[in-house]
Amino acid sequence: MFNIILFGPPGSGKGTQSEKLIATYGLKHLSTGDLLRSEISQQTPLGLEAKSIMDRGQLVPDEVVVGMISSALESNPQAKGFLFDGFPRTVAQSESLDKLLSLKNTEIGVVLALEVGEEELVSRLLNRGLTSGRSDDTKESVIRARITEYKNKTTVVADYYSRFNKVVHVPGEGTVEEIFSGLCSEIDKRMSL
Ligand code: B4P
Repeated sequence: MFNIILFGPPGSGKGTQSEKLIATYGLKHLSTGDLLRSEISQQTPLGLEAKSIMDRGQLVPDEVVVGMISSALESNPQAKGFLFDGFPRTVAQSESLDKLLSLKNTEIGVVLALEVGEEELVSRLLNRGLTSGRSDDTKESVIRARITEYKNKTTVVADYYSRFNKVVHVPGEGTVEEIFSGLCSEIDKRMSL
């Protein structure tokens, strides 16, 4: 089993690149953003609580997202590996993920960190907001709040995995294909070990 974390700030291309990576490597895609948006569209109690937090650009509580990931891991016993997209976003989530994976006798193979400048992030997300219907993409103040949450709570996740030599930084600006090729070359080096 080979498990990947696709890491980066909001708008760095995690969702975009994940779709291409799962098609190439046959991994099971687990996006906490998608799981939360599915709860919102079904208007579950969890979704209603999450929506107001996401609309402020803040992170949903750790126990909520860890619970979702734990059930998703349990529901996919046959997966040949997982691609985590937008998770973990705090050190507590990273520690929980490591424990969940060790119960399955597996671990994170690599953390691929997409590097994109702040103004490019804001412009991509405002652009997506024109068509996505995502309420967290329409206001610049909310987008900037998400980037601040990322700096305050999520960048430390890369430090956490750096201690285990698992982080690789990949340029996240350029065409989607150029970035994808950079990600694939890092995965191929490690998958063949
Ligand atoms: P997510 O759904 O994870 O969304 P995101 O980080 O904002 O976007 P992503 O990075 O996937 O977007 P992409 O670059 O693909 O999170 C949303 C919210 O959910 C969070 O703010 C938080 O509240 C909550 N949440 C989720 N997970 C959580 C967790 N673990 N803990 C707590 N809370 C959690 O796309 C951006 C745009 O860029 C697209 O329009 C795309 O077309 C464009 N783009 C992509 N690549 C490009 C390129 N190379 N050039 C130009 N444009 C590009």
